[in-house]
Amino acid sequence: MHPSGAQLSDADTDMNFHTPLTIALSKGRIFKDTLPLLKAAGIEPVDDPDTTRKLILDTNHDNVKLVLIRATDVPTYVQWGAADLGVTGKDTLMEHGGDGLYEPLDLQIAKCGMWVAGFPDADLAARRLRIATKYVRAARDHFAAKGQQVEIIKLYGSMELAPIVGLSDLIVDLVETGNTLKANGLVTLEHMHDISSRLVVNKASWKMKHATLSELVEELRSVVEKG
Ligand code: PRT
Ligand code: MG
Repeated sequence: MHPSGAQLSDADTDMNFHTPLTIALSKGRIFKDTLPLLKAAGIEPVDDPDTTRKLILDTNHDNVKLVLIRATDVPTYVQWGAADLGVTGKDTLMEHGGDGLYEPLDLQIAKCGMWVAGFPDADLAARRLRIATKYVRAARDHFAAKGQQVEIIKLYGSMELAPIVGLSDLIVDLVETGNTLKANGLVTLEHMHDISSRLVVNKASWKMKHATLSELVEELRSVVEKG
């Protein structure tokens, strides 16, 4: 038994966390897929993440804490060193820009695609298309690369609604099964990026806590490679 009372699992590795580590995670899709990876690397939350209202979770290692934050805030916490490392979608990372972050590992979880979508008869070559999206930077880069001038309308959710109410001609959004588009009479029109979640590490932490962090990254890499 660990002093905290947490049961150590068979999957526990030999990693000793002599250095304090703070790991930023978001609740939702990423969290659910990240917990088994952390467990395989020997890190388990002490409190039940499904029921606790705490924002900072203790783990079976006194030195390792998990902070639970909004998905879009993960790169910011890690950039500023409020967390040493974190897990974030490539979509979120592209919008953030990646300043101050290393991206050492594709965790191959929470996979989906970033697509241009709209009505089946949408004219992708029309002039001055209006694109509604949460992913302003990715959308701007995509159409700029095609030499197409578009107007980007920033939204924070429910992008699928925009073409229906005439707010935009097209949307840029994430698509997993396609069910959300279909339910709203929309289709995928153009693939932009394959998306998965990435491990991101604060650049200063990477230098100052290198032994611990590189060992953890390699541990996670072997877990991911085993599938
Ligand atoms: O909390 P906040 O709103 O800031 O963040 P969030 O909504 O981005 O969090 P969350 O947990 O929903 O998503 C976190 C990450 O999961 C995203 O950044 C992606 O990297 C990844 N991911 C994987 C997805 C999807 N698949 C996905 N399908 N994120 C969102 N979706 C949405 C999509 O936007 C659309 O509304 O699901 C809908 C489409 O799904 P299908 O299956 O109907 O095609
Ligand atoms: Mg959400």
